[in-house]
Amino acid sequence: MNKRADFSTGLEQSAFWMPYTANRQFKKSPRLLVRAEGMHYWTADGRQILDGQAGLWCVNAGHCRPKIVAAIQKQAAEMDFAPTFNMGHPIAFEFAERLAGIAPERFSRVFFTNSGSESADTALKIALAYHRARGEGQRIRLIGRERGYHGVNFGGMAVGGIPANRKAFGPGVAGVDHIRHTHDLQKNSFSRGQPQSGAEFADDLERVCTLHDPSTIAAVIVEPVAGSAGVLVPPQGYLQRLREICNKHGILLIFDEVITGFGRLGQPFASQRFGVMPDLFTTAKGMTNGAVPMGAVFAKDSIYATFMDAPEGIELFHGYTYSGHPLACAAGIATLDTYADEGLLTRVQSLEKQFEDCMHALKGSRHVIDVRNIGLMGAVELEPRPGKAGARAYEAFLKVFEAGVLVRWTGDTLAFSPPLIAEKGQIERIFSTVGDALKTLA
Ligand code: PXG
Ligand code: PLP
Repeated sequence: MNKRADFSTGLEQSAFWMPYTANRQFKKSPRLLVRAEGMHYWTADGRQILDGQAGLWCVNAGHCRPKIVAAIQKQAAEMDFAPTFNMGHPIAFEFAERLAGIAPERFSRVFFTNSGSESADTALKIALAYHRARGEGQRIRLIGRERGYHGVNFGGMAVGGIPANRKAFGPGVAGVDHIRHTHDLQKNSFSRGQPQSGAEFADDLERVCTLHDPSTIAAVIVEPVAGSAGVLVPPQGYLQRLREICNKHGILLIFDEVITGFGRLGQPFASQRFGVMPDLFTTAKGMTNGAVPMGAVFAKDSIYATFMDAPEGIELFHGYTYSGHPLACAAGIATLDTYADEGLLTRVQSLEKQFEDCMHALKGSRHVIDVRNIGLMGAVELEPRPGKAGARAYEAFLKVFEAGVLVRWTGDTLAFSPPLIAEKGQIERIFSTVGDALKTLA
């Protein structure tokens, strides 16, 4: 017989196998969110929580925005699902057009997925198939970066560089290698925005090219700003140099913009902020304001054109049942409308300085060994407790939550990515709450 979760007697026997969560610990003392609006959540016991992480880096316009809610409701009643394999529906075409309209010039093609993980795997597959279509089928290697996060599917996991996400899952994908990360606490701690030193870390790609022969490398994938690893901001000149090395060797450059996309850095996409253009970029999260799962890979015209030069027939043997799902497209169009109505894709430009000042005011607080920020994305790194990596930041996260603010805990770092509608007073409250919590931590 089916049974319903009994919240009154606790969740210890719950059927829900929770993602990226210490299940036993959580189920003993759960934190349940039951409602959301604007900048806030409400817990099951009625407390209002200020959302300092935009859900999970995705609710860029704030929660339960009326246009998005209405669009989803209307679409659910009108047409729940329709296939995009050999069939089509107008709003998928409309949404793709709208997305291309905010993308950098010449990124006029959009492939729909359902998540950032699927976007990463899709982009890697497009890169391989692109070279093969051009008669360079020997380009089969994929290069990621240490500390990178590209989701949890096999391709993204393989190019990813966070050890804990890889170690239990075998050898992954053949032909993958990694360049070094860009984190340099000694030289760059407490940098405001892009660190000054470290452009030369990009030269590590030359090492990998020499090792494997560059003509065997299909693509390099990096996050413009590494998110999951604790907001690692690219040193000045680093992305430019990566671009140059890729050009020199005919390697595609993929930016993973799952977090940085849709206004988080004060421009629609990070490539625009940094003035460095990739060949493909991945998105998800803010694309539908988190309201319905969806992702997309944006491709340069020339890449799409290469596929369309092939003999008549299916040009790319790839796609998901739910690529271009009607509910997601409806949510996405309403999301872009909301972003446009409120200027959210560039609003961060007017918030960034205050956000940065509030963050860096934590310099000198107990246990704080680094503060990093760019756009409306930031991290505070704490000195780990000897032999207990992550424990101190986890306690900080709990204390901050008890005080009514939700921030992201990852390793010894607290990460911040408030919705782009945040008011200055709310930003201030996030960091004064963190500051208070740090004072009480052992
Ligand atoms: N690429 C990047 C750059 C991401 O940040 C993914 C791919 C995977 O997306 P999906 O939709 O499959 O989860 C992500 C996701 C965190 C955190 O706080 C980050 C992500 C997801 C959950 C938590 O570090 N990033
Ligand atoms: N597994 C099986 C048995 C399937 O039939 C399908 C799709 O038809 C998939 C996996 C892939 O599912 P999705 O297209 O939702 O990614």
